[in-house]
Amino acid sequence: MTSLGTADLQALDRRHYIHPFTDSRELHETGTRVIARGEGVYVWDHDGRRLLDGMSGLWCVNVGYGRGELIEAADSQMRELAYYNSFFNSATPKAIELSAFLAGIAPAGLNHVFFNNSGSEANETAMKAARFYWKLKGKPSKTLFLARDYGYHGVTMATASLSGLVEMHPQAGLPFPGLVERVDGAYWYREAGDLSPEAYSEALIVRLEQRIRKIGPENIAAFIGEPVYGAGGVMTPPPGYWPEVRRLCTQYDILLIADEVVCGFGRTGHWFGSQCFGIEPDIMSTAKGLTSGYLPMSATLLRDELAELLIAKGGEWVHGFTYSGHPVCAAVALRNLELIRDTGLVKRVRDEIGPSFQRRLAELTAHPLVGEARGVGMVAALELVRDKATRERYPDELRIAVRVREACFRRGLIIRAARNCMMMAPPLVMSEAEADEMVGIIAEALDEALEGLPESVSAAA
Ligand code: PXG
Repeated sequence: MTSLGTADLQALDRRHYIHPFTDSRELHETGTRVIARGEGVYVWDHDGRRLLDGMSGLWCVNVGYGRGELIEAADSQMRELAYYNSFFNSATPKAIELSAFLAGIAPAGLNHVFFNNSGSEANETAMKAARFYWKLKGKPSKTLFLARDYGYHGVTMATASLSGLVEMHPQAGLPFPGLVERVDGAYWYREAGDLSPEAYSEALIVRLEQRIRKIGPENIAAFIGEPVYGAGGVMTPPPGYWPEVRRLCTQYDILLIADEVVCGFGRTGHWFGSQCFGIEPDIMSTAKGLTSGYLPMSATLLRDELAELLIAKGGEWVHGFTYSGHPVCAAVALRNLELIRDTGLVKRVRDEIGPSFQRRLAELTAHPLVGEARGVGMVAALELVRDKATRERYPDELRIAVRVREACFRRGLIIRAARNCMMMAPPLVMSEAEADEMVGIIAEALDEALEGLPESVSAAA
């Protein structure tokens, strides 16, 4: 461990370090939280304080911290061959094995893999593959991407354009013109009015078809969506939604891209969210849980028909990153996936810890602040409301979700706050006792946040 104290590190950080998605001025006042160690579902800060990590880092540490198997995989691969590339007719053994492993667990027909370093890059590759495919098919006008409100697809110029969290756009003058058409999100609790989930689902599909006809299917390359939303608020899809999106995509000759960056690798109790919700994607973007966050790596999976056309007619695909298929990342990813398979983690999330975690959270809907508990497997959100009957929210300036998040943190739990939602994605290895600890802390934090509200705005429920 570094010999610098926390205050020294914070001072250096303040002077030199620009953080992602951070208001630096605010950070400089409070001081950076320095996280120094991890084991299982816990991390420790630089002063030795233990925190239960209810977010798996950033939705990625699926197998938990400190796994010797992954450390050994990285160590031995680095000793054998620290780097070689996959350009110019080359590849390394683990990357080849990993591509075959991924094809084996992916939905049927997705047998071709392109490696990248991040979720953003996985989606960039998906976009370029889709446009290239339509060119080769003799339909070069199919260039637009349909992307949903509340979606998070990355931060590059193109993938931030796809993202439907609109605060990501103005600083960079996005979205890019000619790239994206925004379509409805699927957010039953907030946007369905009086409709049942089934009727809402049908209404979304009717509206989507109208949009497709208006834009013109001859202009549309692909539809992109997360099987379950992540950063946008963990909204689960209303019943029948995804099979109907698939039907429209097929009918109008539009590719379907499943952004599995959060949903992949057991998070939903299936290897992929697509399998959980009956999605048959043409392209699948994966990252995060691919290596359980131990190293940066992502993979874009292509349906056979698409890949075979690229192979047969595309010539050189002029695309790729220095670290595409990096051997150390690939070795760690492969070991990570073997570990998930060999410990039955996906089934455990589906049949045991997932349902019991969701059940515990559902009990929190008895709390005056909690309007809805939603999720699947080990990803979930609580929607906070002022009035359960009308679903009225607290005014934004009260930052109710931030109050709950900070109250959790004071009790040693990390969860995410966005808008009026508390979001959670704990490591899939979480024990029943740890889930009890987590939900117990959230219950106390909800009480504290409620009691801390000014008299004039307390809950109406
Ligand atoms: N797709 C999805 C669904 C994601 O959640 C990305 C793509 C981009 O991945 P990279 O590796 O380029 O970051 C993501 C990333 C948050 C938060 O606010 C979420 C993400 C990243 C950082 C913060 O919870 N998701």
